[in-house]
Amino acid sequence: MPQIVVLTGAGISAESGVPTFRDADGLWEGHRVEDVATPEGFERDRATVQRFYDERRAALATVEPNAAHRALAELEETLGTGLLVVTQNIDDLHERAGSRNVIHMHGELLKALCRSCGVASPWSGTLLDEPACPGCGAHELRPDVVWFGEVPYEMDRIADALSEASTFVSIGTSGAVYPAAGFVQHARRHGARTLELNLEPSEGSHFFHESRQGRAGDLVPLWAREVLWT
Ligand code: BV8
Repeated sequence: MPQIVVLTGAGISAESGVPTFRDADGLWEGHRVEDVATPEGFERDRATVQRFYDERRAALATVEPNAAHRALAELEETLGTGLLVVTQNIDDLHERAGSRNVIHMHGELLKALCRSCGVASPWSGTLLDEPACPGCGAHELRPDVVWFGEVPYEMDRIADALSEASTFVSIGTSGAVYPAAGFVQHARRHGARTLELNLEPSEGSHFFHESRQGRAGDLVPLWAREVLWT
């Protein structure tokens, strides 16, 4: 079981040029969360939601992993399955940096979920044009993304890892969205040492044994070196 569990949020991808949700120029600009990140919003106006995710999927081709993603991938080269990355992000920057032990608890931009057969298929194209599901042929594809009010992926596997972790590190997340924001308390209750690396104190900073402020591109490589030398 992983000894170190790392939770990442939009802040780890910020230096790669992926907008975060809550900064001034956040992703939700021009869109209310209820309109683009809820099942109800999708039912009300599918085209707007499909277009919102099509634009974000296309933008992935214009961004690269940064030093923080790379530091976690290098750490995994040494720790192997002793390191698990649970990400709230739907981009593929952890994988492109070389991380393999990654759980996308809020889904992935590069997958499409069929509302007819329930199969999630790799998807780099658009969904606005209502393409056919590669599995069953139905024209019922949606982004394979967990919206508000939907159950995140792999919660059991994440809970088990948090119960076993000796260290829990939260990187680049505001601690505003549950259940991810509650992971620090779960890990701490089971004896883990908890560390927050974030540009500013998050809403849950007080739950951490230690909280360091700074850019992920600076703090994560430093922290990874500490882990390797202790
Ligand atoms: C659930 C995918 C039940 C979409 C996302 C009423 C009805 C239903 C549910 C609820 C309700 N009230 C509350 C809830 C629960 C709800 C919730 O938490 N709401 C909040 C608003 C109160 N949660 C849910 O609905 C979840 N599901 O509860 O199901 C359940 C629960 C447990 C077990 C079984 C069943 C589903 C939530 C998932 C929603 N989908 N994403 C998409 O991406 O388009 S959430 C989305 O927003 C992200 O994935 C992420 O999780 C969240 C944004 O958070 P962050 O990643 O933290 O980003 P943010 O911009 O907020 O912060 C960035 C941070 O980085 C900042 O602090 C900044 O300072 C820092 N930073 C910036 N630059 C840098 C940096 N740090 C370091 N370096 C830098 N360079």
